[in-house]
Amino acid sequence: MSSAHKNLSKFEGSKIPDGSKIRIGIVVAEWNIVITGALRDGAIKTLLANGVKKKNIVINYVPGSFELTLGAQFLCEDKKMDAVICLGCVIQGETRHFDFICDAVANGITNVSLKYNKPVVFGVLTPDTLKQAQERPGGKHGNKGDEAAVTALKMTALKKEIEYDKN
Ligand code: DLZ
Repeated sequence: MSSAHKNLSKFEGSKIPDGSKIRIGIVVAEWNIVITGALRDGAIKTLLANGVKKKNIVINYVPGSFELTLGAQFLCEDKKMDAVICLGCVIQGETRHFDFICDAVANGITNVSLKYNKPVVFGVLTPDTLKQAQERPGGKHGNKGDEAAVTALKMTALKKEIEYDKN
């Protein structure tokens, strides 16, 4: 994995925007729930720490990563939803149709995002082994759920800034 030697959760990019006025959906794949549950908890913690109200975080579960796309679409149908975070974990060594699932979910999430003009964040781990997966939601490489939450906050703020400038 490209981030094998980095803790990307410590990446210092631009300031994280305030989330007190936004509504965020999280779709969690139940496959590898020990991993995806930890990603979910990291995402929630980061959203709350940056002002998002608990009542404005909507969490839905889908059976596996393949279903994240449709789960995201259901949430995007809500006009008040600003962004959706998709969390999954597909382990290459244990998943014979790894490429099919990863391609489908990556393309699916992109399509939903463009169709609804809303940020839909790809928080899907694609490690080679379970051990690598365990290092990502809170292990030595940080929590990828945190990073997904930061991405949702930044992209939502960017959209609002551009819409504000247009009006
Ligand atoms: C079937 C399957 C397999 C083998 N592996 C994974 C996995 O590692 N991670 C994951 O999120 N989902 C997996 N799935 C389930 C599929 O994503 C999907 O739920 C089923 O194929 C039903 O459409």
